Amino acid sequence: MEKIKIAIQKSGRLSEKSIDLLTECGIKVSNGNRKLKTEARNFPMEILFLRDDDIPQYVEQGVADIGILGENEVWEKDKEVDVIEKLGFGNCRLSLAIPKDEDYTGLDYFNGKRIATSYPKILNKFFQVKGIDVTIEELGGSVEIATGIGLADAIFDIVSTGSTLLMNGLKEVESIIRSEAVLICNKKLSPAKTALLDQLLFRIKAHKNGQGKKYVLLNAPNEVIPDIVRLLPGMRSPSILPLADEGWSSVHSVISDDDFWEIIDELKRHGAEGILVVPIEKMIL
Ligand code: PRT
Ligand code: ZN
Repeated sequence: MEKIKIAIQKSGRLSEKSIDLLTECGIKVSNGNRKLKTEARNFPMEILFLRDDDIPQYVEQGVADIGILGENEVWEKDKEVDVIEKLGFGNCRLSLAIPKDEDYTGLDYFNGKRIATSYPKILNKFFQVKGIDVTIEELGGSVEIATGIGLADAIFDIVSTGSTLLMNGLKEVESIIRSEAVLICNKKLSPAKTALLDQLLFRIKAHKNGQGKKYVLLNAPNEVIPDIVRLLPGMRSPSILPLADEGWSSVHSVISDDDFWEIIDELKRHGAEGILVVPIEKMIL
């Protein structure tokens, strides 16, 4: 039987989360001895552990069929691959930062400046579109020290909390683009591999749909059910089941984490009792 080959980061910020995602999709992967590749135990899948920088090229060439990596790397490497799904982890932004005591006057500030980055392609495109002339110093890593050692006037790098910038006496002045981990695929997958990819995508989506949501069960007197239903939109509409207790019903629905507490308070105010909130593991729409 044909196997689908997935490339994930060998070690780094996305490695564990990539394996966690496969696990959430019911695919058992052991990475005990950090080999170059391994096979899933219960899904026709081979897992290749690579540096994230190399994943776009391997997927373009078909050495791997699909891959998980930061979208920033996909843009930078600019290979012929399709981005098929955002995965909701590894969120960050690519930003321009300058020494904190500098006066920032807007993008024109960068005219004639030297900017250090590991993302020269993305940065070059950005300034070309803006018509601003900069010199790009490409660095493999530790970009944040470039201004301190006099290599550059500014840096363009990945930021998540901003503490690295702060520690290096820099301030973020422009956030250029947001990135997160994505699933990419080769442009010419065989029908058998496409079917496996569809199966994987179905599971990923079910997992993503459940994230940030809670399943709520509650009891309420029948006369307040219409008010409660208005508060609980649910996937289609809430399920309402009669309780053994005459005049009472049980209501089941799904609510998002964002308005969770607000809705719970309202539900109580309208007479809901015995409210049970359960995390959702998977949701198939
Ligand atoms: O060895 P390999 O080449 O595979 O790994 P790598 O060193 O190139 O990548 P890695 O593991 O550092 O990051 C992999 C991916 O994680 C990146 O391509 C991004 O898509 C994503 N990601 C998310 C981040 C961050 N958040 C992040 N904060 N990648 C790097 N950082 C670094 C950033 O470079 C800076 O040094 O963290 C620092 C900033 O963090 P804060 O929190 O201080 O702002
Ligand atoms: Zn890398």
